[in-house]
Amino acid sequence: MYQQIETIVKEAGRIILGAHHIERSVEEKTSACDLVTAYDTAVQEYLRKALLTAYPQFGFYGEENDCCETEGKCGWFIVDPIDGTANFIRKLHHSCVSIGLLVEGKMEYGAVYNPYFDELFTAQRGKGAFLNGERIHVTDVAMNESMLLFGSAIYYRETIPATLRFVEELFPQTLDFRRGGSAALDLCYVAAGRADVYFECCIRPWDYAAGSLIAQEAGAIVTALDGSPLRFADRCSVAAGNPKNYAQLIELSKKIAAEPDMKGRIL
Ligand code: LIP
Repeated sequence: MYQQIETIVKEAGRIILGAHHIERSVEEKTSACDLVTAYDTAVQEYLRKALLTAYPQFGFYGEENDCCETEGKCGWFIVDPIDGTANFIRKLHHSCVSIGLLVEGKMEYGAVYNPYFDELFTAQRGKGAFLNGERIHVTDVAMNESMLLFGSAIYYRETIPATLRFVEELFPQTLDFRRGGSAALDLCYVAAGRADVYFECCIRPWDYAAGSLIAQEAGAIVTALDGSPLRFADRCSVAAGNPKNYAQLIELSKKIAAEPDMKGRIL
């Protein structure tokens, strides 16, 4: 039923690969570090038309231009046309197209496509996670053998002290850490065993909708940082780990959240 989404997401990837003079189309959204390009908008418009033509029973909720067409629908696509926009602008080649399908409040399908590496991560609820059609699974290493990924958004300045507390505590307890700039790819890398644990204190549904299902279907435990279920209607924190390291991440999160001046810094 979802094969058409794979075709659509790869076409979106081709738009990204064909981008040129990106720097000429950059605009500020909420601040100088919250950016959008003409390609974000063009990819989103392509995805909106293609997905709603192929699946008219669903709605659409996209990152750009407050695009929300969900009224009266039992399900909708939650879409980030280019996750890792800053990476895209700087030609870091670590960006992706993220399409999640939420049906009756549950993630049903996710597709994350990195066109630079031609890597398509997919998952359908209850049917496992795949990278280019090959099954993927999380690692089973403990926190002290884990590669940590995390995200942070400068435009959520209130989260910076909490993010730095997590890194201060986790860095000495793990093998090393990376800050990639795309939550969707971070979650897919945990799913594929390229890393082992991921957190972000405040992020938006389109960044994690698809990646959260792919990680869960690969064996990860994915929740908000307080251990509650992920929310898909508004911003949320994200914690993703394997069965060996997840509990330690949540325990640390509760410790940090209880510290003075941390109120409101972890969503
Ligand atoms: C990005 C997220 C990333 C976060 C960045 C940014 P965008 O999404 O995927 O995890 O740390 O600050 O928000 O804005 O590139 O679509």
